Amino acid sequence: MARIAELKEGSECSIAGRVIRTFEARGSFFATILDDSGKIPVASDSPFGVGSLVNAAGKVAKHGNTLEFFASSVSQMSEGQEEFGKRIDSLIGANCRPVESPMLIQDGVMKSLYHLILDCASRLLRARFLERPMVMRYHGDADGISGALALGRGIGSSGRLRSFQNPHTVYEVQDAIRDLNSVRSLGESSLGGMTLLVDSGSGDESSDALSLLKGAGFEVILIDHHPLSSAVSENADCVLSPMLVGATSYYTAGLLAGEAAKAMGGPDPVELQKISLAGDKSGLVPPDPAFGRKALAIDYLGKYSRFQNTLEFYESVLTNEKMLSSVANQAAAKLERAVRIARESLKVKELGNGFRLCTANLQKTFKPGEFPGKGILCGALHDGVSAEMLGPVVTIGYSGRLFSIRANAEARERGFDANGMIGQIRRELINAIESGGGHDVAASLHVSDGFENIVLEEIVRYIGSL
Ligand SMILES: [Mn+2]
Repeated sequence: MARIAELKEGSECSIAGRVIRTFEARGSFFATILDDSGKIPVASDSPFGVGSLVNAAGKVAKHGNTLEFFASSVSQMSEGQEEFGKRIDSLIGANCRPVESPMLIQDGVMKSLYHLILDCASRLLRARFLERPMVMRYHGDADGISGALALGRGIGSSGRLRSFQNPHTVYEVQDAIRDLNSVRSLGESSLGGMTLLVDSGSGDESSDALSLLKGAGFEVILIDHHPLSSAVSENADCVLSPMLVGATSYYTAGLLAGEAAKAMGGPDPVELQKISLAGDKSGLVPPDPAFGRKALAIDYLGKYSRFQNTLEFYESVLTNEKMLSSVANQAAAKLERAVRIARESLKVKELGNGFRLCTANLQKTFKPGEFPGKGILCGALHDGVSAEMLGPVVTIGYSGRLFSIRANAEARERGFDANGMIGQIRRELINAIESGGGHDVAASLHVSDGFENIVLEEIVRYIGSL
C-alpha cells in the first residue's frame, strides 16, 4: 500500500484512507482521501461514501501543480480499520494544533478566555483541514468587519469559506435557512458544515436560527461580545465571549476573533484588532485617532456594501492609503454635519443625583440605510456633548420610535447599564419595547407605537434612581 504523502506522478499503485469529502460532476465521482501521511483528490467511476475507510487502486497524475489519483477500483476497507482510523485521527490532530503566542491584551479576562480561543482555533483548523464548508456571518460595522477580516485571513484561501455581512446583530431564521441552503447547493457530501457568527448572534432573538443549524448537524462557533442568552450558548459548540467570565463588552468581537485567527497561525491581526477596539469605543486601550479614522472608514463602507465578497473589497481598501483616506474624509464630513444638525435639538436635563441626560432628535439627519447610522451618530453626539460636561452623562438620540443610547465611563461607574435598564423597562412595561439591547454603555431600542414618551419617562426614572 502506497502512502499518500509519498505518491509520485505516473505511478500505478493502491492507496487506503478515509473519504473526507465527495461530489459528483460530469458523471464522475470525486473525493478527497486522507491517510496517516496526507491527502489527495481522487476521481472514480463509482461513488464514495463520505467518512468511510476505502482502498483505491489506480494511477497518479499531475493536474496543474497538484497530484490527483485516478482510481480504477474503489472498495470498502475490511480489516484493521480501527487501528488505521486511529492513525488518521492522530494526523488530523497533529495538523490542527493551535499556535500559542502572546495576546494583544494580556489581562485576567483574556487569560481566562484563552482556552476558548485555542478551542475555537483548533475547530477552525480541523474544519479547514477536513475541507468542510464554512459560512461566516458578521455584523457590518467596524468591529464585526475587522473580526471577519482577521478570521478570513486566518482561514486563508485553502479554507472553503463563504461570508455574508449582516446589517444588525441578530442571526435570523431566514439567515440560517439561507446558510443551510448555500452549503446544500454546493452539491457535495462533507463531514459537516460550520457556521461562524461574528459580532452577532448572542441574543435571545437568534436562538431559533441557531437551533436550526444544530438540528442540521452544523458546528456553530460564536464570537461575540453582546449579552449572551443561555438558549444561544446551548446551541453553539464553541462560544467566545467576555460575558462568559462576567467581563464587559469592551472585549470586542474583533479583538477575540483576532486572537483566534492568530492561534490558527494566520498573519498578525493587530491592526484589525485595534480598528475593532476603536470602532466599538472600547475602554481597554486609550483612544487612537489613527485607528479611529480607519474604523470610521470601515463603518462607512459597511453601511453601503450590499454585495457578495465584501471582505475582499475591504481588504483592497485597507491596503490602499489614498482610498482609505478619501473614504475616511467623506465619512468624517458627513458625521460632523449630522452631529451639528442633531445638536440644534439637544436638551440637557440635570437630575438630582448628578446625572445629566441629554436628548436629541435625530429625525432630520438619520436616514435608514445611510451613513451615519443612528448608533454612530448618537455616539459621536454623545462624545462631543459629554466631553464638555463633568460627571455621569447619558445621551439619547431618537428618531420616531428608534432610540439610541450612549453613556460615559462615569455613568457606568455609577451603575448605569443600558442593557439592564432595557430589561427592567421590558419587565415593568410589557409591550412598551418591540426590540432592543446592546452593551452597558451603548444600546438601541425600538419602542412600540405610542410609548415614546412613557419609555423616555421610565429612562429618566431609572437613571434618577442610580
Ligand atoms: Mn461589536
